Amino acid sequence: MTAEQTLALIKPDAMEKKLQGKIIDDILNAGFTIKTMKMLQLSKEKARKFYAVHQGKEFYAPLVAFMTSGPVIALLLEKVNAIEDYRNLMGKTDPAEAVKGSLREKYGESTRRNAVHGSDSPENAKKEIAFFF
Ligand code: IDP
Ligand code: MG
Repeated sequence: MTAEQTLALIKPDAMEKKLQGKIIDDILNAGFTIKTMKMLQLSKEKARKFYAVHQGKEFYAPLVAFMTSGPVIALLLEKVNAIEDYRNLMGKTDPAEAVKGSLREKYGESTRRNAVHGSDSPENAKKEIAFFF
């Protein structure tokens, strides 16, 4: 089985609450290798582009405002079945619906402020990795 790569983000809400150490610890304990990572501040333009698929939805503008409200950490993760496994580790978009023990259940506070991002398909993983690294 060949290793797969995915793109994870620790979002500004989790950074504000100093949860980045706990989240990285959970990611490593779940068997992912961190190939590289960096902390950065997204510009409005970059955030709009990153979430372009959601343009036109009512949550798009507040999402861009949230994602540019403070720094994020981008992580390039590697593991067999990384994309699906990281989506499962993350849990559902709404932390209230996320499975017990998942990152969003443990660290998220609302559907917008849900602590982490993860690529949802091989095509998007490739695009998102290139976007950050
Ligand atoms: P995902 O992050 O679980 O893949 P998406 O539907 O791709 O979820 O939405 C991207 C991000 O937009 C979410 O992680 C969340 O921060 C925000 N978002 C999605 N839906 C809503 C909503 O209904 N209200 C507020 N924010 C939302
Ligand atoms: Mg998504």
